[in-house]
Amino acid sequence: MMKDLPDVKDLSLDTGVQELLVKARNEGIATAFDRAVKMSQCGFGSAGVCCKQCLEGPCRIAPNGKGPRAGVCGANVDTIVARNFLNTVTQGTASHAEHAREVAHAILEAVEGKAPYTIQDTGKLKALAQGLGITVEGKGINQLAKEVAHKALEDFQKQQGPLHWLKLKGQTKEVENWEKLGLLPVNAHLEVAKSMARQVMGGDADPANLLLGAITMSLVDGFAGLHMSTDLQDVLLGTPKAVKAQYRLGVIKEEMVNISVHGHIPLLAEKVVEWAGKLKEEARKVGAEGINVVGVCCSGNEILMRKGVNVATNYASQELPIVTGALEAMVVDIQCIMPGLQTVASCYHTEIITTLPYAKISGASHVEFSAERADEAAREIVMRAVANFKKRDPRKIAIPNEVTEAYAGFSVEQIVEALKAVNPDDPLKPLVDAIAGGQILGAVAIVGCTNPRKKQDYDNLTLAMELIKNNVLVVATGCSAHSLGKFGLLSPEGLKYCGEELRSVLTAIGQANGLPALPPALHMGSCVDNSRVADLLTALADYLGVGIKDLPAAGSCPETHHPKAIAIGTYFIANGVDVHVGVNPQVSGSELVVNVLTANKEDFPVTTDGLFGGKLIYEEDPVKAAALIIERIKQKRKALGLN
Ligand code: XCC
Ligand code: SF4
Repeated sequence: MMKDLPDVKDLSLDTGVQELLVKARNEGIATAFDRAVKMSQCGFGSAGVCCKQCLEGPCRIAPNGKGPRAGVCGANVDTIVARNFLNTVTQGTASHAEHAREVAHAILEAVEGKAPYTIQDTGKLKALAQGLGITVEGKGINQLAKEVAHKALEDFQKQQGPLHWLKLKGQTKEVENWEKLGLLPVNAHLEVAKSMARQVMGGDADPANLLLGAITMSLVDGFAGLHMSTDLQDVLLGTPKAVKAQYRLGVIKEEMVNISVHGHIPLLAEKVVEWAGKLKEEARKVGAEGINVVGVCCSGNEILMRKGVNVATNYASQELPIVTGALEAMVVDIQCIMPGLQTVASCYHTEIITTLPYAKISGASHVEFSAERADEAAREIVMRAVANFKKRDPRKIAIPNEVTEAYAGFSVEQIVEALKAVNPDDPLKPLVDAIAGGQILGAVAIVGCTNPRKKQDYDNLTLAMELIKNNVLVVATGCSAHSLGKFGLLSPEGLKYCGEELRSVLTAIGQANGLPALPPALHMGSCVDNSRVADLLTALADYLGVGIKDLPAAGSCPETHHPKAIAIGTYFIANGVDVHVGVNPQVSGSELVVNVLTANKEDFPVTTDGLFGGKLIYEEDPVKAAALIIERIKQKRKALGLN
């Protein structure tokens, strides 16, 4: 049976992952990579033409033109595909909105003395309060934080007017356009509920209207999900500054109690790091040298950005830290947690610990985490890991030894700080000048995931290499940032892959800051931190007096898998940014939907490009994708009068 499986070299670029895949196979353990090979993909689902919105179905419209052209209720293929697309965007949005709401609630608990966190960035808090129209003078920090948290929570309950968080960001040009089109969201819960209501059998049947619904949903994702999460996390936990850390499975240490944190909401991950520090002595009592916390996925990104914690691995290979045989616990919260983790863990001493009442895995341990119980829960989690150290089977331990150095922590504040060393009075000027002068051709955010169906890290890395070679500035978030980190693009070492002009700009900025150079790709954080990318684009657009849609910028998720990535991508399209995806977005069954999203037909009356200035680019080959992105960047430069 093992003979049918592909060579591990074709599954991941990461040699540590390859080693552990071989180990897992030898031990008879299936991982996501091997499950992906065995799972065939349904042709109907792949084209987005399968409808399950009621029990008259499932109904499916064959993409080859044969068979019925409408479901039992009469819904045609355009309606079905558009509705499925809206469903995907809604799933992603609900995830991010819940994330933001949890953080807003935690702030409230913290300032009321019920949860053990203290406000870390008072400057950002004041700026937020001001932006939200709260009077700042004469108020203490806790009072201000309370009012900001209330404003945030109003974005989940108010019945009129656009989201507060949407007004907070300025963006007058974009907001005006969204308002004109009647797309402004009112509150996150209302919009998610409305979206579910319009998707259900007998709801909205107009494909164009459903796609506009997806735009509104994506604005919820962007403002009440991404922006709100990042803004409030920075207030509560601190705004990231440049940090240096290590990537790859080699960050797991044989002599230590190893705990990996995996998931998304940093409230938990931060506390685990804190308690791992406090309980070092307990680890010594069981014969370990200390406690080593390592990151996986976006929880990993959050504690990397704020605390410089090392990162073990990204999404597709999340089961493999367990296969080292040296992981005492993997603690998870929500999103991107493979249920398969527990199956793999049951072959080792690793304890999978779930923490949220609405995200459990059967067979795993559960330690309930909430902001109020943060200390107790984190202490218990760390103590469980310590107790597991003695249960290791020494014959099963094999830790790949490579690590790669990387820099992260590039919040917009940190980027501006770095630019101030070049021009203290007008920090954006050096960047804008480099873009105008063509030393920087444009900017691309490489975001999103890895996907067990694609050779891990390969597309993320190849696309980034192509772009920097052509003097395109790259910023990165999410699991794709891990891909770039593992292969040196988050370190000045990676400058050798840059075009000469980009290299000289990054070197000059780096040297003004006492560094050899800035890395060729700037790590801006987790997936919710795509808000930072939007903030940076907004700042550049404001500086130039243009709309975001006019900037020579794009987004790309070459190896995505998650509905959240589709929600984020739609949000950037709504902002006028082209978004490339390297994985089938499952809309090909409807020509109409494809035409609207990709603007691939010259005279098609309604496209996202026409309405907002951004479109979807679907291309699986990363080299071709880079060429398409660059071509569009050049068009946008030309329209700005640049060459
Ligand atoms: Fe999940 Fe955020 Fe994707 Fe990674 S990048 S696989 S969504 S952890 Ni967000
Ligand atoms: Fe079929 Fe219509 Fe029901 Fe969908 S909503 S399953 S197309 S009958």
